[in-house]
Amino acid sequence: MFMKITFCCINTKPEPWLAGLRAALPQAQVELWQAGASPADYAVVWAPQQQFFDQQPQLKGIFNIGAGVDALLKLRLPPRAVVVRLEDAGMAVQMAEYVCQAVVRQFRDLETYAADVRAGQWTFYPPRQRDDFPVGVMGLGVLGARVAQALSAFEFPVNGWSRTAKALHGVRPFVGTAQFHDFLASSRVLVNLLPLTPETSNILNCDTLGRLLPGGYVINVARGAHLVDEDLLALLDSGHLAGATLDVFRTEPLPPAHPFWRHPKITITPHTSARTLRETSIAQIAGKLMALQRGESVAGLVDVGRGY
Ligand code: OXD
Repeated sequence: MFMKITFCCINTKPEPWLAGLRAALPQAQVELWQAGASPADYAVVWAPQQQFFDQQPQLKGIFNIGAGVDALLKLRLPPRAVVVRLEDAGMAVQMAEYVCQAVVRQFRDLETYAADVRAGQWTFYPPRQRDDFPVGVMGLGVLGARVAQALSAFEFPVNGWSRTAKALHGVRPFVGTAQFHDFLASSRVLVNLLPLTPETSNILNCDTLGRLLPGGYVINVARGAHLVDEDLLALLDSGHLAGATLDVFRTEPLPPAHPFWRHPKITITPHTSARTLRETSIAQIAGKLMALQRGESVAGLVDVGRGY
């Protein structure tokens, strides 16, 4: 059946995506969106403007080529369109690698050793106790569950906090607001993988981070707006927190004058913890799009009301 797909992804080189989508869906007409283009049936998007959706009222499906849909859901979307996000598509293992390296770097004092080596010093520090280094993972979706299990494979005690109960081998479950404070008080490292919604915005703040075990460490790989920047800085300066690894920021790129760039206890990376892998993503999008065309249900549908 003929169908038209429009591609509208900012900061993404379109040609390889267009070629890949055309090869995977030879029956479709796949075009790079331009203002005034004729209506399409499906859209592949990343951070489109409102104008795009205003001009594409007939869309049946919107494929977001990232894990988070918070920016998309701020827009007025075509009434009939379902929103589909990438599920794993090679991102879960990357996220697990990234978080495990950050946890292990802190646990094994690798930053301190690297600084000593740069200074020509051959020094030893007492090893930390693994039992004394519980890691709390907030958000146990596809990425969070993979991260929690990777940490558990390294034999860290792992706490998992989710809105609804999730049973994961090796992960101590904490559920909902009722168990949030217990979750924080039982964790020394906090890894944020929550979706950004009105309920989770600013969730990493003075009160919540202040409840972590002393010498706490924060890893934010979800969205910058989860974190109150000033509260993190205050808790680092007071010594309650030992450090942070941040991959996401309220404004990206991180403005040059932002204190996170130079803070000695903060490691930053430029939103690179889990990159979208083009071939895997195209295969996933093509499979789901064909299933939708056949009237079948697909996994990874976004609940627009819930926000993820
Ligand atoms: C995201 C992504 O949603 O990079 O942040 O996929």
